[in-house]
Amino acid sequence: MSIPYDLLAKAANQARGLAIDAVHACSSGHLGLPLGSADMGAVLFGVALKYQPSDTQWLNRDRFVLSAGHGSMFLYSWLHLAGYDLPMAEVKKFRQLHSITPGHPEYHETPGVECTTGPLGQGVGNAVGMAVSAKMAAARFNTAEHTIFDHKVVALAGDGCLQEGVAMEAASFAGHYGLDNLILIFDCNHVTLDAMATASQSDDFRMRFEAIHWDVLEVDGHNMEEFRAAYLKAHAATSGKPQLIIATTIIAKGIPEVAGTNKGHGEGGAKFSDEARKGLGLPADQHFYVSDDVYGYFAEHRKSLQKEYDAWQAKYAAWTNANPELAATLAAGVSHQIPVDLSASIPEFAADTKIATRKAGSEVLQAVAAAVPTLISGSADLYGSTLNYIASAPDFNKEHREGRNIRFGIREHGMCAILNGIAYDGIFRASGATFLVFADYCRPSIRLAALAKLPVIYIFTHDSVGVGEDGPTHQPVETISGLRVIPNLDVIRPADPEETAGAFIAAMQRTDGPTLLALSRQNLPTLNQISVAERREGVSHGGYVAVKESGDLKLILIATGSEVQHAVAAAKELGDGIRVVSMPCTERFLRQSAHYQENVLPDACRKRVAIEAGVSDAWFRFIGLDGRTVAIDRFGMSAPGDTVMKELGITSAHLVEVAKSLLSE
Ligand SMILES: Cc1ncc(C[n+]2csc(CCOP(=O)(O)OP(=O)(O)O)c2C)c(N)n1
Repeated sequence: MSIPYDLLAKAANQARGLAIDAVHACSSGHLGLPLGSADMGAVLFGVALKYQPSDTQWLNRDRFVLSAGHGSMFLYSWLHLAGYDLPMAEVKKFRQLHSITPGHPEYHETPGVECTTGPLGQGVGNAVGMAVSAKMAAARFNTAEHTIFDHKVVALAGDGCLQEGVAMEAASFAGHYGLDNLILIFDCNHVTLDAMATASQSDDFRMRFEAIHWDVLEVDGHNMEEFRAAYLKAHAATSGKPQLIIATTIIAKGIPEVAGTNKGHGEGGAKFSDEARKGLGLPADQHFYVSDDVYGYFAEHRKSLQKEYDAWQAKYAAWTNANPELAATLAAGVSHQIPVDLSASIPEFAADTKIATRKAGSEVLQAVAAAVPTLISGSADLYGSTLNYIASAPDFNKEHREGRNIRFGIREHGMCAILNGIAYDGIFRASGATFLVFADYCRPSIRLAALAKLPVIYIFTHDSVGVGEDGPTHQPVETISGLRVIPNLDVIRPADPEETAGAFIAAMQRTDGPTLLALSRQNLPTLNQISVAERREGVSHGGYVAVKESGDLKLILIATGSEVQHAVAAAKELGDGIRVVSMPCTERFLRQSAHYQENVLPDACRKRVAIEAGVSDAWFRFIGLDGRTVAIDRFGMSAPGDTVMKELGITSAHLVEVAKSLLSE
């Protein structure tokens, strides 16, 4: 195939022009990458990538991830030229209110944007997750007759992404697991933001990546033929390794005043826009300019992409006919469909069960995994403690791409960025585990899952000072409340095995955001005085009346997780008029109708005590100015869990004392 490189070079300069005009118009944004990587953009979107603008969710499209999300105008320019539903009017509204061209790429906002990026390094993790998902999908759904999954995941990252630990965790994971469907392009322009990259790094990137089992290619990122040749080589590689293309580029190429320096990174170069546009061969009187021949080229290119797409559709139809069960599983995965009555597939726990909620979670997970074959469950080297191994399936590894258990190693941040990538890919239901206290190592990726509305499930165990002997380093106190403040994240802390079942069901039913399950290390009693249905259903409402008062309501005890037992015991001791509310998930409770909330927490009852083995902050919203908390506003201590709980006042006796004093006021 002969490639019209002259025309692609023209397209690259016009893409540079769009970035200059957009950044100039809003006086903000980042010019360096869109200009420096424009020639690679022309090859990627003009020749190399397999995509379909009219079906942005095409299962076998190549995924393109702009990990260096600050260079968002790179993506918007090329998506526009490629024919996505991203009209020039939106390019002109770059970074403006309600435009589909936000400052950094946002999933759901812009057709063709595969994931939300901007926090550096995350996109590399997401790309690795997409590559995992693609491997799993190929193993689970391709047949000897039909290959329906053979796409690549292509990511573009700069020095900033590769300096971040999360990218390195994910890259090391990709090398170990031989994700040869991943091509990472390193825009090596020797510049970061503040300074030349040499001010803060002296890595040998070839050695660094070869050491973690990647193939490494080096090219001039402005030489389209050279770049394309490297891309083809990476695409066809048979080494079984992920591919890194180190592409040397000049940042802000096209604005001579700032090109090649850190002044070229941001919007600074925009003030030279007139001269720059002239140098790029763009008409002085026409901003946001794209020539007819460039539009024409992409229109023609779409026709060949369409042929490829149509051929795949025919293959997919034949595969569907030949494999109705597989097709149904795939369709259910893509639409996040789960059995309507998932609860019925989860056996009830015996009334005398006394197990930790992590152990209950393990049992529930087996039932859920049997009912939802696309559910996968990973752990950051803690399966032995988090107990979330799917027993009926093997590990995911080079030999078993169909495996449903992913050993992430001690890479919590990488794990969560990879889980996001699996979720973006949209076929598999991603869950992952570690100790709750290490949620801090995961937080940037959890935040992005919440922002991007990804239904990731975190199975985080060892949820309180009840951890015991490991001491304060391992005892979360501020962690749960710290997570509760992340918008769109559901945090569920179940009180017993049946609430745990309810928590898994709620997490599985959620399709528009992540759910974190905070499970106990220590055994907890089963709350048999409440029916199984009430406990499971109660979790879906976030909070419910666990013990109804006898006589007139005098005081409400609100508790979560391991403290619900203390509230139930305290209510018994306190006598008439005491209600216990189990509140495993404040976010879910706050989404209930005002009527439901009033039924559980009547406004008229101002005497309320909240008990939780963690900081008190989250509870004032529910107890008001007149209420009290029994909480832990300090770090824990190293001793047996029961002892620590007692020492820090998390007991029914202390709760009774506080409630009595409030009743006497
Ligand atoms: C986690 C994180 N830290 C800091 C930033 C702010 N930031 C945006 S771009 C950038 C420099 C990135 O350098 P590089 O990847 O080389 O990009 P280039 O200069 O080539 O555009 C920084 C520090 C960010 N977006 N994310």
